[in-house]
Parts: sequence; C-alpha cells; structure tokens
Amino acid sequence: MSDATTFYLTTPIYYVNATPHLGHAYTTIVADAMVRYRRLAGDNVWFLTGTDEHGDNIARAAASAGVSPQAYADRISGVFREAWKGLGITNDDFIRTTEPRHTTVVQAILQKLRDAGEIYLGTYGGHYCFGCERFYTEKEIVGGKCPDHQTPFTWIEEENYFFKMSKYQGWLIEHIERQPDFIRPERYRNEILGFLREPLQDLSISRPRTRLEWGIPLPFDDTYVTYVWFDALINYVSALGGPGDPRFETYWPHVQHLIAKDILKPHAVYWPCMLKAAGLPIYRHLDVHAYWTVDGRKMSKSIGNVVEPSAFTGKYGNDAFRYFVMREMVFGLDADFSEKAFVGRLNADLANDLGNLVSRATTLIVNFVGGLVPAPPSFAAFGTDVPDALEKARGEVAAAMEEFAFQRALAALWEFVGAVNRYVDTSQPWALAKDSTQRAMLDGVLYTLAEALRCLGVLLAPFLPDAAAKIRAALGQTGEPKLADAEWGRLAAGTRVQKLSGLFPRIDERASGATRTSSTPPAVQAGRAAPVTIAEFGRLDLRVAEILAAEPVPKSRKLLKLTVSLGAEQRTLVAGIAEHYAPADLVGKKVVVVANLEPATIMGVESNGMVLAGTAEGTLAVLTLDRDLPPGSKVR
Ligand code: ME8
Repeated sequence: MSDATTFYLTTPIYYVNATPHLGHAYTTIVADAMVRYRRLAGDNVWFLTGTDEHGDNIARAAASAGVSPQAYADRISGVFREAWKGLGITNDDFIRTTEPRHTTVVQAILQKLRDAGEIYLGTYGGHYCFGCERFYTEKEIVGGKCPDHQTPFTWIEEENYFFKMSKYQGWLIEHIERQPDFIRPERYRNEILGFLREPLQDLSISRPRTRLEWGIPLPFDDTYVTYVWFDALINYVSALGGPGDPRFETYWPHVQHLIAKDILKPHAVYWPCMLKAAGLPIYRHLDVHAYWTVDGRKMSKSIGNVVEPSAFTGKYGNDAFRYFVMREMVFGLDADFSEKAFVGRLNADLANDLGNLVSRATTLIVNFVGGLVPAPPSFAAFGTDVPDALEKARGEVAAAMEEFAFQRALAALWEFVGAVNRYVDTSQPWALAKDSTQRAMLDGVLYTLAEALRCLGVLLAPFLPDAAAKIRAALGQTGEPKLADAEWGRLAAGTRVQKLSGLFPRIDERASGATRTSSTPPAVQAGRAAPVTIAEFGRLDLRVAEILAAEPVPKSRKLLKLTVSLGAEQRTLVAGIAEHYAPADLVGKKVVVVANLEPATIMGVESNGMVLAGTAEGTLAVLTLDRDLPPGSKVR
C-alpha cells in the first residue's frame, strides 16, 4: 500500500461517566463519513473509537451508582458501542482503556520514558477538596469554594512523578510553525501558538494510590497510578498493538486525530511532546471542531437539554440525523441544534430536493420507457449542463473532504441536486413524451436523469449510507460502489430502473414538536424583513473586533482584507468597503462583526466573518462603539 492511500482516523475515547449525546455522536458521525469517503476512494483505512475508563470522575460516578468502577465502565462502554452500532458507524476497532492490550502499552511507554530520564519525582501542589477527594484546577474554582460542598479548598502538596514536558516547548513551536496544517482549522493552531508563548510546565503524570486506586499502576512505583490523560492519549497507539506490531507500522505513520475544542490542549501540547519523548512519529493532523448548543443554550444535564441521538434517529432515521448535523455545523465553529431546524432541513433538503428528485426521475423512467435506461445521447449535440454540474460537485466534495469541511461537501452535492431538479423542470419530459417526433430527445433526458441518480447513489454514500444504497438499488447497481463509478456516462443502456418514492417522507412540522410552520423562509414584504425569533437572532455570534490591519484585495475595486482581533484570537475578514474607506483610516477602529459566519473564499482570500455596516443612498458607514469595550466582547 503506498503512502497516499493509507489513512488512520481516531475519535476521542469518550468518558464512561455519561451516556452518548449529540456531541459524541457528531464527532463519531463525521469521522464515519470521512472514512467511508476514503474507503470509497480506494484508501486502506483504519478507524478507531472507544471509551476512556480510568480516573477520579469515573470512580466517583461508579461509587454513586453503588457498583465497582469496572462494572460501571463495562456497562456504559457497552452503551457507547451499541449506540454506534445503531447509528451505522463503521469503526474497525473499539478500544477500552481497561483492556490489558492498552495497559501493557501504557506501562511499556512509561518505563521507557523513566529509563530515558524523561520522568522524575517532584512535588505537586494544588487546591484540594476533602469532600470530593480531589484537586480542583484554577479554572474550576469559582468564588474560592468547592461548588459541590461549599467548603474552602485546602492547599495540599504531595510527591508525584513528572514528565519533562517543558523541554519540548521550543521543538513543539517549531513543529507547529513548520507544518501549517498540523492543527486545523487555523484558529485552533493560533490558540495553541498563543498558549505556547507562556512558559510550558512539566506535566504531573501520577496520582498516589492513597487518593485514587482507579488507574494504571506506574510500572516503576506501584504506590501510584497513571494520570488519566497520560493513560488515555496512548489509546491511539495501543489500539494498533504498539510499536513493532504490523498494524502499528502500517497505520501509525498516517494517523489523524479528530476532536472538539474542549480537549485541544492535551492533544496539541501533551500528546506531541509525549510522542517525541517516546521516539514515536508525531501524528499528521489534528482536526478540531467546535461545540453544539441546544436551542441556543449549553447542553447540560442540569438544564435538562441533553440531546440523545436515539431520540431523533428513532423518529426520523439515521440518515436524516447524519445529514442535519453535518450540514448545519461549519467544521470549526459552534452550531445550534433544535428540532425545529432539524425538521426544517429534513423537509427542505431531504424530502423536497433529494426525495422528490429521486421519485420524479424514477417514475418518469418507469412510465415513459418501461424502466429500461435508454442509450446515452451524443452529449455534444444534446446540450445539458448536468454532466458539468456533476464534475463540479465531485471536485468540490474532494476539496471539502481534504479539509474536513463536511458542510461544504453537502452544499456542493445539493447544488448538483438543484441542477438536476432544474433540468427536469426545463426539459419537461412529460411534454416530450406526448410528441413522437421528440423520442430521441426524451431518451436523452431520461438517460441524463438516470445517470445523475446513479452518480448521486455513489457520492452520497459516505454521508447518507442508507438512502444512497436505496438509490443505487433502484438504479440496478449491485456491489460495493467506488468513487470512480461517479464518473459521467458509465450507466449501461438497458439497465432496469425501479420507482423509488418516499425516500425521506415529509414531516408535519406541527406534529413533530417542531413548531415552525414553513420550511421556506417567509417572504420579505414591502422592504420589511419577516420577523425573526429570539432564538434565531441568538444564533448570530456578534462581537466587538479591533481592526489590526487593512489592505486592498488585489484586482478588486470593492474589497478590503482586514485582520481583526477578537481578543483571544485573530481573524481575516473580507469586507466590501474599499470604495468608502482608505485602509489606513480603519486600523485601530473597533467594529462589530458576525463571528460565526460560514467561512467563504472571496477572490482567493478566506473570510471568517462579516463586518456590519449601514448603507443609504451610496453612503456606507461601519458600525463602531460609542464607548470603549475590549475586542471579543459579545454584542446583543
Ligand atoms: O474528553 N459539541 O471525553 P468526553 C460537540 N475522555 N462535541 C462534543 C460536545 C459538544 N457540546 N460535547 C462533547 C474526553 N463532545 C476524554 C477524551 S481522548 C484521548 C480522551 C465530543 O466524553 C467532542 O468530540 O468528555 C469532545 O472532544 C468529546 O466529545 C469529549 O468527550
């Protein structure tokens, strides 16, 4: 297998102190779509997920459930495994950190690092709560008291083993700078480079067994167990059997990790340093997505808004759920989940656009030519842009998948669906069928429709595996599809087509619990925009941004490229204001931007947000503040 065709993708291993929810499902679904795409392209793929089962939190959850940590982990790990099976996830392996194959590798790496002088005994100090029997991090401490016990913390110092992480700081910065796509998207790379501007500390990698029993004993001192992150990260290596195992040698050089922003630091800082110290190759890419909120709020048990995927897949099917989460979230930015938005997309994109197309096209072929695909027309003379639209979609899907931009891949496929729907409307096969002199034309139109559906049955397979399989079956396609099959003109004349309707039944939005009455936006009347709900408005992330630099976009009269600060991060935006402002007049201004706008490439420059401005009769004015606020402040 050559380098370019081997691909190893991992999801985080999820803690077993909670059952799978929307967030876990999103990561696992996009990983699944990615590996399905790579397998379709002919790559040699390994896809790993699993569960993280050691540490304080699990031990406490087990204690409050009145069972042993192992029994507890067995149960919840099983729930994850079943959930992924139910969602049609095609992982090749499922690792649990309590498995001997994992603990062996963790201990071997620890021993190796200890022998190499990378681990030393030192003193760890922290804020301890005796009620919780654990340390709290600075970030967790609000108001100086334990949130559970309302008692003050005690500063405790204890001996622990440390990994000499600090000595890798310079190397890590250089590695990230040399490899611009090491951490993607860029905002997370910048966040880590920002973090690495401060001195990097050594990492405490042990916990005394007197405090915590539930972990992997250190091989060189069994009065300690391994810190849960040091244990957990190694799963990516142990699941392949560790160094020397043929599976490890095949897949490790091609590893990419997929995570959300919550666990960026362990993956972008600890893990590369650990690998470097252990003499193992560093992973290729870290792909980071952002967070789901639900109805505009953080998902949390105490609010009671935790979305369980099964509640939606049971009602609307796996494909609809996969489609919604991949289409709705811009990879790298936060997104909001609501049943209303879910049903809106299901009806508009799946029932109307795709479902209707499939049903219309297969019905026309069955009714007008007895379900037998006519011979392909000579396209030069025939004049349709459907093959070109397919080519464009294929290219865009390939480019989007390189960048984990699932929303763009689906948008490109729906452009194609739209083009084919328009083609049905304009070519009017029902009218051609009435006129016997138009027979050749009718055949050409029906061939085009059949071929478009066949190609969709291939290209949709990674994203909507069930619907794609049904489309392929209706088009008489058997066997495993390959990406190369989605090339125009491969459909053989005489192939038998069957009617396929009801691929995605329309949902009655009132009955669904989603209260929106129409999936198409209400018309804008007489210059007055239709009303927006508070939740819809709340989806806009408006922020104060300080303009750090401004320059014209080459070859454009209207566009300026702006570099802005949002406090914690810098962004590049493109704004159509060059005819109204000189670049120098903008630098230093505090403006208002839409921070969660889908990124767009405008004249070759990637824009990550939009500057708000008012216009009237040819005058344009950007919104500024009438009192100073720090960049990054939220605007409501
Ligand atoms: O952190 N939106 O496990 P975990 C999007 N065991 N994704 C979300 C999410 C949300 N609101 N909430 C969770 C751990 N996720 C460690 C990982 S890896 C060596 C050890 C997803 O159960 C997302 O993938 O807390 C996030 O990174 C992960 O769940 C955290 O899962």
